[in-house]
Amino acid sequence: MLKLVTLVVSVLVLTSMALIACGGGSSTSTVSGEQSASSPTNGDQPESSADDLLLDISVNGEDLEYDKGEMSAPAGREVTVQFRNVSKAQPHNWVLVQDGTKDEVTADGIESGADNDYVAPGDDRVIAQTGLLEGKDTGNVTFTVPPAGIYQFVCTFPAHNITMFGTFTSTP
Ligand SMILES: [Cu+2]
Repeated sequence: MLKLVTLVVSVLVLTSMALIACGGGSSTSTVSGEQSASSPTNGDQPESSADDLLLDISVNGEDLEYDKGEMSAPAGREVTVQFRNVSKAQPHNWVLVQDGTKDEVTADGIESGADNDYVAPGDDRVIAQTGLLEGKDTGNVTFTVPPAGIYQFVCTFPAHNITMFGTFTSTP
């Protein structure tokens, strides 16, 4: 029994000696300071099955513009658009509309007011829309891509439609 204890002790001593030796020799530069916050996901990640097509879109900081001017997807395909409003304070939405109607849809949306997220209820020029997203919010909308052709997407928050829009192409 005593022998066993001695063995254990000597193993421990040897181990700590080895550790000390290691510690002294290697001067690993530990990055001090805060660890960059591992981006907390606000907003749900959409469930993506193999058939799902996920399109990402965001905004350019506090500028009133999307981070891309063009999007496309195959006609008839079910698609999820994930809109990340990464601005700090600007409310935005993403609304897919018939080509050439972004300004009229916005005008009618403004009349419908914030309660309707600046989209007139039942507007048949509107194909899909996220809700109005506050800064740092993410919204998803899943829809079937309309028949092949050109469409527009736009933010219908008052006055944003002037600079915040793009072309959505439905491919055959
Ligand atoms: Cu906007």
